[in-house]
Amino acid sequence: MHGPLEINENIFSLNKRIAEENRKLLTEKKTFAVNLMGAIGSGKTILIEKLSAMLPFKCGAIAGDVVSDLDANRFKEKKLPCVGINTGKSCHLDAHVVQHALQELPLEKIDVLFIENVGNLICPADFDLGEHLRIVIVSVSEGDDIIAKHPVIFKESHAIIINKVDIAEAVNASAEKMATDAHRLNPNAKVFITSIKTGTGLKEIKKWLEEKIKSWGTIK
Ligand SMILES: Nc1nc2c(ncn2[C@@H]2O[C@H](COP(=O)(O)OP(=O)(O)OP(=O)(O)O)[C@@H](O)[C@H]2O)c(=O)[nH]1
Ligand SMILES: [Mg+2]
Repeated sequence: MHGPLEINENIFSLNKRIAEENRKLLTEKKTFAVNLMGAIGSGKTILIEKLSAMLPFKCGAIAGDVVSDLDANRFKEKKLPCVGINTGKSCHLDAHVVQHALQELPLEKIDVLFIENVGNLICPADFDLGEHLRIVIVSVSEGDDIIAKHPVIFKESHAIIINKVDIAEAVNASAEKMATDAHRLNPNAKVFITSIKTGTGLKEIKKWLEEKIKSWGTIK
């Protein structure tokens, strides 16, 4: 008989093993992978659409969604090589489903692979997918205490994006308070305040990401 703690332990260690296989494959193919996590509706898809048009690299995407193929179709409309993953009732992607998606993608033609995780600020943090970089995005409309309420995911990301600053006043939220929470939780993360829709802060994200990809040193 296995107790619940032991089963959890097995799930995480199996996930870690497959994540390492994914990272090895991605590195062999010289494809830099970004795990984009964040709240529902915070701007994950629009960020990938805009960055992939700005970056001087060939981009591709994995669109993680509970049931629909709407985001996958948005990426395909932008001519990005893309695979959609439906997780059903699961609130996060894991390394195993990503491993299957990687088999379907033309990795030799993709320099940068964006993996849009399922909209959720809790479960995705526990599942390494084999990425090289983690970004988390929230928007002011989730309330300006959203970062303080979900510390783990922010502690484990390389960049924290606070989006929809254009409507901060209308929703009575302080993007600066959110940035202070982000810096406090993770002093090593780069923090951006953005309005991806209008373009505020996008160039800064693009510059930071481009530097990260170049300093990886393995790009095609
Ligand atoms: N006002 C405003 N709206 C934005 C901004 N960024 C995104 N949106 C809007 O927010 C909505 C959700 O954007 P998406 O990019 O689909 O968000 P998402 O995180 O991919 O959403 P899910 O995949 O459903 O979790 C869309 O209607 C966007 O136009 C922004 O900076 N300001
Ligand atoms: Mg989306």
